[in-house]
Amino acid sequence: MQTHDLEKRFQEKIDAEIKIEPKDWMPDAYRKNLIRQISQHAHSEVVGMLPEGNWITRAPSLRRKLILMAKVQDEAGHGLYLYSAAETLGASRDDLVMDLLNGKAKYSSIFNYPTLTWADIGAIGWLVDGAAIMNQVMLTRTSYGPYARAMVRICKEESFHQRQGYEIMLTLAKGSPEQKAMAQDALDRWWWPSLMMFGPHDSESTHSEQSMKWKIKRKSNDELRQAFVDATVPQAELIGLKVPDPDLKWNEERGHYDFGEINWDEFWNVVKGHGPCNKQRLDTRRKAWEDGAWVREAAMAYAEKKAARRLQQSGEEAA
Ligand code: FAQ
Repeated sequence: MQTHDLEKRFQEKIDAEIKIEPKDWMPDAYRKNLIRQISQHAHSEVVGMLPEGNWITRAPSLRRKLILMAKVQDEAGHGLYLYSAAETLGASRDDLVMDLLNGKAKYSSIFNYPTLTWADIGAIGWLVDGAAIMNQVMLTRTSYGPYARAMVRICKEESFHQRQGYEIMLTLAKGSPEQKAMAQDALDRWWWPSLMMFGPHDSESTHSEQSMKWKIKRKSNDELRQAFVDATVPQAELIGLKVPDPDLKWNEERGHYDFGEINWDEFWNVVKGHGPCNKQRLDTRRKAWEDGAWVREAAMAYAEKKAARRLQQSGEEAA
């Protein structure tokens, strides 16, 4: 069959909502775009463990410590499902990790900001996981089967994370004036970076048009950002916190909040590696990769030995 016919049949499948599976024919550009998005998503989950991991030893109670440890472990699990989904497209995990460590692959801008107080852990759960779910619910219906199925489980866990973060913020907002101020300060620092998570405006987005045609993405960056603002502003009001945006206003006619312009220079600066914690995050991941070399070697040696023994046993049985 000619490439043109294959492409036509592929698009018909997408339009008919039939999932694309690993062994199906797919255009090279579809495969490449998915490896890019899924691996960057995996890197985000893994690097995303670092800002919160920073507070495990300083959580204010045993209960909070247990919850935070479980959450950080969930993020590691999300990274693993996603690397596995990328591997079904023919990518090698070692190559993907190398792309992260040498700065070729991106990860979410949000994880390049520091966690300065305990309230930041609340703000991350509430806002960062909240933004992640807003973006990722649509990915449970993405056109590539393994990615869609991984996202179902991830979204269930993310929604628990969002609630635990909001509960931390609620507790602080109801606490002493100092605690409430700490919650407000965290909201002030995390609000704008959370809005940046959705990516550039649709008019500036490189991949959106094609990704939406292929139903990798089902909603645009700006649509999702608006939905996040609409859902989150009432949550802030409910706990008596103020969103740090003088231009934020309910627009009766549109049925949405109007909000101020994002500082795109800051966004691109962080994406290009010059945010407050980019260097620290990559150095930490690089050290973890190097320190883990012996574990990978041992696991490979064990797997090889087991395979050799199985081969020997099957040879003995045949004889
Ligand atoms: N940061 O053409 P578009 C989480 C890049 S997981 C850095 O619009 P696209 C869980 C983009 O890659 C958070 N780079 O791109 C958690 C592209 O560059 P490239 C991550 C960004 O792919 C919570 C260029 O800009 N979620 O939080 C960002 O169509 C708490 C042009 O952009 C996902 O990865 C950014 N914010 O749309 C963990 C979800 N935005 O690749 C721990 C899956 C854009 O050509 C604690 N990904 N860029 O070099 C997606 O839905 C999409 O990839 C978007 C971007 C929406 C992120």
